[in-house]
Amino acid sequence: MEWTRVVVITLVMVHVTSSADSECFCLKEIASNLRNPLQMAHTVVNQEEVYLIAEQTGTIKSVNVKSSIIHDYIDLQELIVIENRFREERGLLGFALHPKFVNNLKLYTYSIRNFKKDYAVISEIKRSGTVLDERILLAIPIPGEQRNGGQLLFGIDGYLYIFIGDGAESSNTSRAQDRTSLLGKVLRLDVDSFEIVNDKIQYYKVPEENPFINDTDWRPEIFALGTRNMWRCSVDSGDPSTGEGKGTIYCGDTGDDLQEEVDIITKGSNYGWNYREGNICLNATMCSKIANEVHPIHTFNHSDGISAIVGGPLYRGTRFPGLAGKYIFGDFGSGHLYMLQHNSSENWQRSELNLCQKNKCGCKALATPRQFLLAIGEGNSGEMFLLMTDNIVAKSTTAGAVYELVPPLADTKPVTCGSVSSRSFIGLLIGSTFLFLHNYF
Ligand SMILES: [Ca+2]
Repeated sequence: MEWTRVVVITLVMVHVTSSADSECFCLKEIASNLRNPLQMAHTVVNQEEVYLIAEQTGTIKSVNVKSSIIHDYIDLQELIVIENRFREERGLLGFALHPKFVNNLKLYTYSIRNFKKDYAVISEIKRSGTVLDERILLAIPIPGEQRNGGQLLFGIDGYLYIFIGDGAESSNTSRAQDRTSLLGKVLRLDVDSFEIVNDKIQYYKVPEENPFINDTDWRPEIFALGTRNMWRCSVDSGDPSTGEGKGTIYCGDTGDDLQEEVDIITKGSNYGWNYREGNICLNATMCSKIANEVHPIHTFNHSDGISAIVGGPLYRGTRFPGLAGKYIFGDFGSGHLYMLQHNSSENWQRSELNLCQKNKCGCKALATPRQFLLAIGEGNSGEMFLLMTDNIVAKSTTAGAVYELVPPLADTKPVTCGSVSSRSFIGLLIGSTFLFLHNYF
């Protein structure tokens, strides 16, 4: 069973370029006492600028940006299924705001619920006062308890993209290649329309541009296939001056035993799983027969010391000029951050980002990160946040926190700040050996 596998890996030094050395970051804590924070959004609710932060246990918290006051905005705890145990991959797994959320307050959640058996449920939710109005768009039966996906996002085409895990307990099932199954797929829906299907209302419409809509062998919702368990995807907002890259969807797809990967998601593409893992063929008969196969832009081996990928944004903020246009991702087990630079030879070169030494950080940005990285958030202006926890058994603790990435001070003279935490940064334990769970997501 995959979830029982605990891997001991000796972390090895990965190649770090000089440009990354100069791009260290400091951390400002913006929320704590959270239960596995795993997705966030930066928006406006009732004229107040807020961060919305989803906890795996079923709550979407609202954090007022100015006052830091936190309250529950959406509470699905009574509806979802999650148990208090290690390796629990059910619960509330993600959300996305409607492109017109500020006006219509509609958001979309991805959660695991039990109706005699477990389903991945995609629903539209709107809060009116204390009342939640919910419409279920899709309920997809999941065969296992792991690899449940959980990413939702809106593309620049206005459609909702859903990233469904293959739901499998082992690598031996090929649901991701099954055109009649929604598991192991990227789906695309038009949630601003509805249609009647078999005399029942369906609260979405399949976009006419979906790649397989005219082929009755396929589920029409499928936009791309051959994905294992994409954990965190993002949409590039584009180069601020030229617009280059705008709309490109990047994902981290968690691997099995061998490789993690970063993919660019395009219409009708097949990302290979479970015939191929990263760039490694697992099925000699099938690898040469994968139609419309798209290979990862980057892979890394578990021997590099990375346990499970956490995809992040294509950085378009201004605080870290050296990261402009770079793809950012992280490692669940160690909390390390990396960037990929797209160079002229069409390769993406990886380098590591490091936490600054404390004397380079301002007094409000001296936070020490938690151990496990659950997600990388993105603010409205493209700046980044880390969603982390010290304990992944979400229901038993409130060990989660969210940090804003802040650049170092220009002047690195020692700063006197009064009492602050001095915990060491576990993410810098390069060269040491420690235990972590493989493939939590
Ligand atoms: Ca793949």
